[in-house]
Amino acid sequence: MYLRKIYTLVFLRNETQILLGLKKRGFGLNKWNGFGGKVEHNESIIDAAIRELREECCVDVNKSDLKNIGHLEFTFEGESILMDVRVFSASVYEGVPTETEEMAPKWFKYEEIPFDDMWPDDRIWFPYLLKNKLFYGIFHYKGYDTILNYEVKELKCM
Ligand code: 6U4
Ligand code: NA
Ligand code: NA
Repeated sequence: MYLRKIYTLVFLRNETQILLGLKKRGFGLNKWNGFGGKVEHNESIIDAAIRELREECCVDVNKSDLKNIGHLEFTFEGESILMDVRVFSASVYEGVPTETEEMAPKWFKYEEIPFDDMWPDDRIWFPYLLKNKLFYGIFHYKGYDTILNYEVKELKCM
């Protein structure tokens, strides 16, 4: 039995670029990723996604402009935690992405995504995101660098 913890992960996108943030502290330090974090008690997943985006890069997004595009589950050899990550995409938002204590935001062209400096799983599921396909993935890690096994598939609906 795993102890499931729910997290959000939000990507801002336009026609040619995706916004990533360089994580400045804590889990995923020095990796580029979307914006997000733990869903709090008595908070909906979508509200957490909006809050984390605002806290981490000072951008506001409306509920109706956040699209749930993916669902990722991570387990770790010898650990009972299951990280349940809900992935969202938005192309309409307010504000200018601004560096905070947690993240340094930067736009990347779709051909220039820095996979070498991201979570190893990202290069496996990003192709779905880039083709606008809904996806589900489960990854079992040894430590935080090695994927022991995984499964990714396209979903017809979330
Ligand atoms: P603090 O620092 O306590 O405010 P919080 O922002 O609540 O933390 P954090 O930053 O630890 O949570 O959340 C982890 C973030 O990293 C979430 O957005 C989910 C994301 N994430 C975790 N594992 C991932 C992985 N293997 N691949 C990936 N994103 C991952 O692409
Ligand atoms: Na976070
Ligand atoms: Na956070």
